Amino acid sequence: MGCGAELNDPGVNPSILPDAAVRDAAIDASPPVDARPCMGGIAAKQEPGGACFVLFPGPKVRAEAELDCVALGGHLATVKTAASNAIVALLVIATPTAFLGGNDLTTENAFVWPDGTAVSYTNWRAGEPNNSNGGGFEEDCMVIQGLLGGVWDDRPCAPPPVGTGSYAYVCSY
Ligand SMILES: [Ca+2]
Ligand SMILES: [Ca+2]
Repeated sequence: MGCGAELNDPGVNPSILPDAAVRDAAIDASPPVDARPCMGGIAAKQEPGGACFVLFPGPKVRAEAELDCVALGGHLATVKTAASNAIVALLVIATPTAFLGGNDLTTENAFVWPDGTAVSYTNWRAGEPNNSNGGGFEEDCMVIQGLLGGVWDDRPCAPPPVGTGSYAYVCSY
């Protein structure tokens, strides 16, 4: 099977792929990582000289969202500075809740980014992270709340409870 046939596989979600012309150009040119334009999702923003942040509306559970980010060559978003968070906050300004990459799946209350580095800069909403505050379920995945100015909350990575754990998501690469 040729490359084109794979890209046209109906099993591939077209929403995570750039348009065909850009895709073909990218394959032909194989630009270095730093030269890639920000693309994908429904909106994207780039830090000056830095990472691309790409918003997908989902909603998807964390594990499936991460797969889409990996398909872009990245991960769920890493946000290590206030300047980066301000850019992501603008990206999600109309999105109530979107997954970032931070999580404490391995060790409760020890949040790490997808590359395993500890979360140092934080922008938690007051009282968060609370791991559901005794609600009988774990909250191990970081979200950013666009309608609240880009503060963070810890939420379930997937249901249950019903109605949680499936959100929009931001990738970075
Ligand atoms: Ca937790
Ligand atoms: Ca929480």
